[in-house]
Amino acid sequence: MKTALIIGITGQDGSYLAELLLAEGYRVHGLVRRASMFNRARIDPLRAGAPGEERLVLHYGDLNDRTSLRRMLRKVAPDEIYHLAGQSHVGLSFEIPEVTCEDNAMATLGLLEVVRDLDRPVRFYHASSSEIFGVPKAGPQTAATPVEPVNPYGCAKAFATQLCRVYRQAYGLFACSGIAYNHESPRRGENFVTRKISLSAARIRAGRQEELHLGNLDARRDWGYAPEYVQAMWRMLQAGQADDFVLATGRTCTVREFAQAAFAELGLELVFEGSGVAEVGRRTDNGRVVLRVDPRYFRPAESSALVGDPAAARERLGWAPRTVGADVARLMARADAEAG
Ligand code: NAP
Ligand code: F7E
Repeated sequence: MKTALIIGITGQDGSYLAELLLAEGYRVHGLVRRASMFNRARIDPLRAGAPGEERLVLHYGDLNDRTSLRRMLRKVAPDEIYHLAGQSHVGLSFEIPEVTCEDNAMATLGLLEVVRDLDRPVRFYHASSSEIFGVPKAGPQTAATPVEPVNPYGCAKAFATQLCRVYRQAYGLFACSGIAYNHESPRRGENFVTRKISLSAARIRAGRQEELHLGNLDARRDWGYAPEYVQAMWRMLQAGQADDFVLATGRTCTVREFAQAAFAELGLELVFEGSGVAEVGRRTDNGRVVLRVDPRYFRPAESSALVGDPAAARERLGWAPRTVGADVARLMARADAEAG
């Protein structure tokens, strides 16, 4: 039985990856942070098993507590490490740039150092991001596209991605970065635009919310479905050779189109007034919902033209995303409506 350690197991991707690895017969260990309230809702259903016989074991720790990380790695002796943890909100990285860089850049370096010192070979996955490309001059992007981030989050991910390459080349570590484009699901955090939209659609339909405030409606993203992306992460660590891969659908839609698809799925028509700035943002009597643009959600700099080329992942990992853009919007809206 193989052993995997997931750092970031309580997050969206960590929870789907834990499910996948358990289904593949792994023993799974996960690092969890101390919080003032339990925040393990995404993995609670996986924690069955008699004491001592669980296949999912949790350990307290933190990315920034290197001593406990080192101790845990020695104790767990994983075959594979999936490093998915960090400050994952791009907009907030402008508000908390130092924490973002500590968690996403320096802590990844610390982990690579701990892994380098282990006395047995370990395969290491790093969750990189399309945000390393910023506003690329050409598309679709590949792992060879020049790195030019436009926000603190992208800078931190670029640093960590390059370090994984260095540790692969210099020390022969089996270290891979998945350069993932946006991937969403009903488990997505509520302050990402897709989940904000799907939750709002469900609540507005149920009469529990009146207004929907969004920022840049013209922002375009390459949106896929998270359970499919964790498949690619796992395949990267089963490959014959370590490498970086773009994980993307190759197609984009705007925030406006994503929102229209989600609302339409629940029988609501989303109306944009004038230049996109609505006077009112509430459900009207005839079932139409007017959307209000709120400058508070604009970012000091916006990445754009991000569309990934999944060809290398298809050819070398046999991975192809199936659920794209508006499909994801419809699936998320339905899930939030059903959850009530
Ligand atoms: P997420 O839902 O925000 O999950 C982040 C995870 O990291 C959570 O388990 C969180 O723990 C943990 N974490 C944060 N800071 C930590 C620290 N200091 N010590 C230990 N754990 C810490 O993110 P996600 O969507 O699953 O994404 C997973 C990774 O992929 C992230 O690194 C993200 O930046 C990257 N990524 C995501 C996407 C995407 O579209 N989803 C695209 C590209 C890259 P708590 O639950 O305790 O907060
Ligand atoms: O924004 C616009 C916003 O915060 C998407 C993370 O997983 O993917 C994610 O980062 C777009 C942006 O995701 C609102 O300006 C409009 O253009 O959902 P988001 P993100 O910034 O693309 C990358 C690949 C990652 O690596 C990250 O970890 O939507 N937008 N109105 C809004 N965004 C938010 N959050 N809220 C709004 O109201």
